[in-house]
Amino acid sequence: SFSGTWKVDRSENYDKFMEQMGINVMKRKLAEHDNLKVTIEQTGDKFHIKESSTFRTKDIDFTLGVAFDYSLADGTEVSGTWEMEGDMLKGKFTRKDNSKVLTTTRALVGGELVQSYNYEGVDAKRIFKKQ
Ligand code: MYR
Repeated sequence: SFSGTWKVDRSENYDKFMEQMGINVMKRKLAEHDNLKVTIEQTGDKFHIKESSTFRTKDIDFTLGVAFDYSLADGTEVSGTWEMEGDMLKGKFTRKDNSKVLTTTRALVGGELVQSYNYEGVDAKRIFKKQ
């Protein structure tokens, strides 16, 4: 299951993804080393997530298929949903400032949590190890 505490281990193409998101180089440099840690607790179709990084700590609650608001670490506000598709979580979020869509997935691969991101044609991944 996705439950547990996950620490980011490595990222792929994350800088390009953030650039596509419009994040400036200073913030991107900091974000590459954000030490992101997510604690996921799943109860049925309800999720509680504790996010902590060098930028902030944040608690997020959502139910699969139910839209919620979320602000990214740079302040960008989005609204969207997570759904379960097979063993994969699929998220679709719309930016409030420009109505463009960010999609993301979470999947367990070989004991690691792989989160993928797509925005306007640019894909990235962050891979987390269980703590
Ligand atoms: C969660 O499940 O952790 C909360 C909801 C996540 C919404 C989408 C996350 C995308 C994060 C992208 C970060 C990009 C920084 C530019």
